[in-house]
This record gives sequence, structure tokens and C-alpha cells, in this order.
Amino acid sequence: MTDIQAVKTALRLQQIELPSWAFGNSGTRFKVFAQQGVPRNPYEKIADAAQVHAFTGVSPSVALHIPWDQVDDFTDLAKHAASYGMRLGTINSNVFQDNDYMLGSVTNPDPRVRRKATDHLLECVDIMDATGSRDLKLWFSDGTNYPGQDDTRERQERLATALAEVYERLGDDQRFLLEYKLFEPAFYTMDVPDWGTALVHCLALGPKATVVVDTGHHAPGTNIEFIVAMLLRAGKLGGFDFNSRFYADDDLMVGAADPFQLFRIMWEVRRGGGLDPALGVAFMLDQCHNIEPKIAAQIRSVMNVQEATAKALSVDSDALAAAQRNGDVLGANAVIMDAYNTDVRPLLAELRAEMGLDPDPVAAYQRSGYLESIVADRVGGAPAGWGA
Ligand code: LRH
Ligand code: MN
Repeated sequence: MTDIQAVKTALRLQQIELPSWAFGNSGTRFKVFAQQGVPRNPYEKIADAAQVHAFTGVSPSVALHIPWDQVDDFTDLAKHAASYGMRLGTINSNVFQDNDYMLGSVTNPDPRVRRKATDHLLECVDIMDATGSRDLKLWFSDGTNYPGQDDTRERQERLATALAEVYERLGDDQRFLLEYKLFEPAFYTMDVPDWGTALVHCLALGPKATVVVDTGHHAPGTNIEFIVAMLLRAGKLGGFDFNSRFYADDDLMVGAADPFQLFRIMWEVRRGGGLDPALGVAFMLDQCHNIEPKIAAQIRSVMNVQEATAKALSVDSDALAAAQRNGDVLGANAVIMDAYNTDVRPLLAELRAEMGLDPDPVAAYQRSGYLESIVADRVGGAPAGWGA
């Protein structure tokens, strides 16, 4: 029998970090549809993120993206966040939007451009010192579009050189999360295309170098939970950029496109000890709400992660282990499917009530009138976006 109290305790401990950029306008190359009430600066983004935490109780931190969230005083921004019961989380570097980076950032053939890109990464660590953030997330859009465009081996040497310099700069309680992505914006090679490449670079550096799994960054049909099991086994799973997709890097709400895959991932997280906060696995959302109301979508996304986690916690692991030991293929699969087919929504509603929250966070938020108030207040100024 599932120990309901243990499940509730684990769910209370789980924290899901929110991406500041999800509250701003976003879109595709075809169109960015502006929405009313969108924040105009990081202070307003944090106020919106605080709404998600107020109604879910499990998302007390906001990841920042530099320079999209550049401010004069990050210590003041941290105080602002604290005034909402929030803290500033992962610092995301951005070496993908400057003209100088057309042929790469830290892998660019031009040493002047490599220096510029590496200096940005080091500046992000300075910001971490001011915000008290533990994690620096490194995603490189670096790659090539045509065979022969550049020397693949040489680009890896350039990448390793930059990563080593950043690694040296990290404080004792800081680490970086290296993010891989199969393609886009480059379409022949990406310099960090897969978990193997990211892991090789991290193993070459040391314990402060970890890998982040963005669930939208794999080839269709990739068994992501296998990658999660392997990274946990290697002690190199730094965290997740959660979202979902039907085709490519769609950045849709996590669990919306493939809730069964999210469950399988959370089962491997549980199986590998990744739900223990001491292991330091960061659960982050990395999404774009191009057409849907952004704050409500973030609340729904947090709930989707909670539901997948609660189902994973409902797996009768002893029965599963016994069936696996006995080669009982159907029996073992049935244990997993029973957990997946368990309706955990009543348990989560009960838990929210015990946490003093409304059992239905989205409905409670929509009743709060917050959206109407920001639409009325946020008149004028430039709505936040990707600045692309
Ligand atoms: C790249 C990525 C990366 C972020 C960006 C917002 O596709 O997943 O994590 O910097 O999205
Ligand atoms: Mn990502």
C-alpha cells in the first residue's frame, strides 16, 4: 500500500522554479502575439511569479535570464523578491542574441568573440554572487549549418577552454548546468547536441559541472527517462528545463503533450533518489505561453509536474522489484501502469487544503482578479519579451 503521508511529505518538499521569461511576450518567427498586462521589467515578472507560488505553494524561486532581466541593483531585486516570499534562482546566460555570435559564441573562430562570450558568462557568476543564486545555466546556440563550415574538433577545444574558465570562477556553493540541444538555431551541428557531449565536458571538469535535461531538446522518439537514469547514476543530473512538445522545441506546458513521458521521467527521478532535495536536482520550467494566459499556464504547469510526481510516488516499488526479479514482464509493467492510471488529483487537492491553499489553484487564481488588476495597471512602458 502506498504510504500517503510519505507521498505528501515528498510533494511538500518538491520545489518547481519558474522562468521569468514565461511571463513576458513570446512567440515564433512568424509572430509574437502581445498580451495585455504583461510585465515591463523584472520587478513585475517577480510579482507575477509570486502569484504562482501563492496558489501552488511549491514555486518559491524565479530563474532570471541575462540581459533580459538586467537591473542596476540585483541585491535590491533579491530584496524585492523576498518581499513577495520569493527568491532569485538560476541565472541563465545569453550568448545567442548578439550579431557577433553569428558563427558561434565561445566556439567562434574569432578569439575576440570567444573572449566577449566568456566574459558574459563570468559576469553571470558576478550576478549570482549578488542574488545568492547557486546555479548558472549554460545553453549555447553555437553550431554550424553546412558540412565543412568549421572544424568540429577545434570547436570542442574552444568550448572546453571557456567551460574550464567559468568552472574556475564558480564559488564553492555554486555550480553550472550545461544544457544540450539537438538542433536550432543551427541545423547541421550543435556544439552541445546531446547528453553525451554535455556529460563528457562535465566529467572533464569536476563536481560543480552538471547537465540539465530540457525535455524539448531531443530527437523525436528519444527515451528521455533513460538519459535521466544514466545522469543520476553518474551523479551528474543538475536539473530539468521542463516543457512539452509534439514536434520540436515547442516549449509547451510540461505534461501537456505527453503526460505519460513526464510520469516515466519522474519515476526514474524517484528511483534514482532525485526527489531528495539533498541531491540538488533543480526542477525548472522553461516554457513560452505564446497564446495562453501566462500566469494561469504556469500554475497549470506546476500542477502537471506535481501530478506526475505523485503518480511516480504511487509506484509500489517493492511489488515492481519483485516482478522484475521474477522476470514477470506483464506483472512489472502492470505495477507501473497502475501508478500512472492512479487519479492523484484528490490527494493533491487534500494536500493543498492541508497547506492552507485552495484545492483548485487555477480557479482560485482566476477568481482573485489579479489578471484584471495588472491589465488595468500596466499601461504604457514596453512589455517584456525576448528582445530578439
Ligand atoms: C534554449 C532554451 C534555453 C534558454 C532558452 C530560453 O532553447 O531552452 O534553456 O536559454 O530556451
Ligand atoms: Mn531550456
